[in-house]
Order: sequence, then structure tokens, then C-alpha cells
Amino acid sequence: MRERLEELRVEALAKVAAASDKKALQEVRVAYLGKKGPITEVLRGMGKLSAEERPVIGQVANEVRDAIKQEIDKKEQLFDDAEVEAKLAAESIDVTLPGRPVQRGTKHPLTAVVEEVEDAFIGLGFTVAEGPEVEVDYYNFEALNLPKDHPARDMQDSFYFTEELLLRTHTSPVQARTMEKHKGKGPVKVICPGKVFRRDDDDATHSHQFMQIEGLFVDEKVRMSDLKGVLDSFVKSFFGTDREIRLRPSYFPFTEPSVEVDVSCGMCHGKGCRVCKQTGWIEVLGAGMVHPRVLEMSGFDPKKYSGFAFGMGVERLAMLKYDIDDIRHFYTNDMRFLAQFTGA
Ligand code: 2NL
Repeated sequence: MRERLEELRVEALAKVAAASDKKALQEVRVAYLGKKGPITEVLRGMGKLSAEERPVIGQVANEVRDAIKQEIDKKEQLFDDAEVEAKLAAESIDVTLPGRPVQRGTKHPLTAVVEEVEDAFIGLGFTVAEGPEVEVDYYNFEALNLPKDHPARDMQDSFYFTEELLLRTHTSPVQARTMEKHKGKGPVKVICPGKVFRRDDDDATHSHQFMQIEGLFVDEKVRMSDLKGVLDSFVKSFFGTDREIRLRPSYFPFTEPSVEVDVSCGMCHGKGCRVCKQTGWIEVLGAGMVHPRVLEMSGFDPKKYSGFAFGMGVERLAMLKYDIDDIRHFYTNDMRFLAQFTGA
């Protein structure tokens, strides 16, 4: 019986050595170690052995079985390892391969200008407010002291949907709405950027859709000198610390008194050149002290409160800052124009 077991060991190990894949290995396992295999059969026949032989043969049988099992397990591990290696090799990526270059977009110049203006005023304690582009007559005109017969309300000049509803012609209605929300209690300190619309024929300096930024500060004892200080700070931060402002009297229905604000020419520094049309000054915005009627209509007591307001065109600011000669560049999306504004 011992010889039979040794034969089985040699035979089985030869078959393990010859097995070329896991399936062949599994066949060897079943054939030699399975319930119907020769070793099980030997162990089952042990009852016929003498009491002296039984433990000796039993030990040999166990040894042979363990040796075969160990060889099968070892070889199976080799197959498993090879499988993992093959998979890793197949899935490997070459991390040294250079990536494909991506086209990076740039910020639209109007977006960049709006953000710069916002930053300048946020630094002075203003917050940013937005409102609807489709506006009702009341906020766009009435609340700003533009009564029903005012020439600015001419149907020819605005995009009306109905008698009551139109595309806003300025961002002032956002400020009127903001004041109303404060319910007569100051301070109100906001800037309002956004698109506005006017029925106009487009040319180098006019667009039927353009952008505005308006500002409003209402509180007790707000004075014209506060307006001057805020605008001087803004101009120095947006155009450069070497620039100055100058106020000239003007007229707007929603402010009294009203002013036009000029900035000193950055090209010639006052000497006169093509940019400032030989005057040394460039008009950049309109402003004034909020008309008492306007304060009153939005819920503020004009005896207790005063305020200043201002408005400027974003395209005009951008054209001045970057020496752009045609407003239509902002809306025709020529990549050669847009790609110049990298923010650098
Ligand atoms: C300009 C002039 C201006 C305002 C806008 C305003 C708003 C309220 C009350 C009073 Cl709620 N005023 N806005 C005031 C003065 C001038 O804009 O030339 N814009 C391009």
C-alpha cells in the first residue's frame, strides 16, 4: 500500500508539473484529491490493515495528500499571479505621453470691466444689486420723476411689450426697488450693473442693447462732497492714481443738482490730444443728489434723508480704458478681438 501511495505521489506531481492552465490543475485536484480519487480510496481501505500498519500507512497517505495539495496550490498561485500581471500590463498607461493642449477661453471685456467697477465700489462699502430686464412703467419711469408726458418716455425710444411693460432703459429701476425694500430706513448703498435697451440705430458709438452701472447712497446727511470723494476714489482705482475728476453742471430728472463728471485724459495728461479732442478731459459719467420727489416716492423722508446717485455706460468705460473705437466689437464676437483680453 505504501508503494501504491508513492506511485500516486510521483504520478500526481508529474501531472501538476504538466498542467498548463488553471483548468488542467483543477482536473488534477479532482482526480487525485477528490472524494472518488485514489487516495481517498486508500484511506477508506485502511480498516483491513493491522493495528501496527494502520497509523504508519495513515501518516504516509496524509503526507502524500498534503504534498500533492501543496504543489497544486503553489502552481495555482503562480497562474493567479501571472493573470494579474497580464491584466496590469494590458491596462497600463503611458503617463509620460504629453496631454493634448486645451483652448482656454478669456473673460469678455465687458464682464472684466463690470467686475473691476464692482470691486472698486465694494471696497467703499457698496453692495451689488440686480433686478429684472423686463420692467413695469412705474419703476422704469414714474418712480424716477419721469412723469407720463416726459419726452424720455416716447414710444419711439423704448421697447414696449404693452402700455405697462417694457425693456428697462436704464438700471435705475433696480435702485428704486432697493430703496422701496428698505422701507424708509437708511443707509442704502448699492451699485446696479446690468443690460439696458433703447430703440436706437446701431453705429460706432450707439447700441440698442448696452450695459450700465448705476450707484446710489442714501442716508442721513449725505452731501455732494461725499459724491465727489466716492467718484474720485473710483476713477483712481479704475483708470489709475494719476487721474483727476472735474464736475460740470447738468440736468437729469431724477437728480437735483445734477452733474456731468469728466476724467483727466490719460493719453496727454491735459495737453490735448485725439482721445480728449484737445480738451484734456473725457466725459465718463453722470451724477447728482437724488431728487427729493424720488426719495419720497420710494418711501424715504427727504427732510431726514439725502442721497447721491450716478450712472455710467460700461461699453464707454471699456472703450476708454482699452482704446476701442467701435462699440459693435463687444457684440460681434470676433475671436481676434476677444482673445486680446487675457486679463494679463
Ligand atoms: C448717465 C447718468 C445717472 C442716476 C443715473 C439715479 C437713480 C436713482 C435716483 C437718482 Cl434711483 N438717480 N441714477 C443719477 C444721475 C445720473 O446716469 O449718464 N448714465 C449713463
